[in-house]
Amino acid sequence: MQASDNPLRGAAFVLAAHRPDQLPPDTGAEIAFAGRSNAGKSSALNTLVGQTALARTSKTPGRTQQLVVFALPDGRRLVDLPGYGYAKVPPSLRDHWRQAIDHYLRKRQSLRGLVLIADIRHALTPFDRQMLAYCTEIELPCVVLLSKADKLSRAQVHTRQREVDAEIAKQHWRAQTIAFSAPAGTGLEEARTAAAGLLGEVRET
Ligand SMILES: Nc1nc2c(ncn2[C@@H]2O[C@H](COP(=O)(O)OP(=O)(O)OP(=O)(O)O)[C@@H](O)[C@H]2O)c(=O)[nH]1
Ligand SMILES: [Mg+2]
Repeated sequence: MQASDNPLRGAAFVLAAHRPDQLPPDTGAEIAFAGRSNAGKSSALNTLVGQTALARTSKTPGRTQQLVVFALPDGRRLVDLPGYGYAKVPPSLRDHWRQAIDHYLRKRQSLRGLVLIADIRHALTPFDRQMLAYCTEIELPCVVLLSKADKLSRAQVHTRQREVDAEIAKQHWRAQTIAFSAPAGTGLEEARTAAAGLLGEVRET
């Protein structure tokens, strides 16, 4: 894929919010990147937009500590959410983020879809499952990027994706899965198309 073909090209940093009320006005369209701490949310965002260091990434879990907002040239937004489930974050801060994310997902009118990042090597976390159930309940489209696919063989990737698809079907959740690797570019074109599709979809309210 040529850089010029990327529907998410040209993203730029807008602001980092500690609380949802500090976000840009709730108009237009945005998608959010959610998932367990260290799952690869910020890396996925960078890979999708085709910039190596737009969102900050780190080996240490708990890197993204704010709702970090980026915008495409046409004004549509990408929001990098703090990771959930990081044990070393003090309980008060964890509660703060849980409430902030919950509030954001419930109230944000311009939110068109969720990109849920889950490490392909691990089972979905309770929060991932809550997120999938919640998206299904409110009919918010959800794309699951099964990240770090480069850490497994192709056969293992295939097996894990089938397992997650089976769980989604069994629970009657509505979500598409894509095996993804930020460094190897696995699933990149499909993920870009899916993310752009979310941004373009009109959310029924
Ligand atoms: N091998 C491999 N490593 C990855 C991939 N995606 C992310 N990583 C690595 O995983 C670590 C965490 O990545 P981040 O993108 O910072 O994860 P995050 O979900 O944004 O983490 P928090 O902001 O702490 O919640 C970093 O060391 C990344 O380089 C991937 O697809 N493959
Ligand atoms: Mg991050």
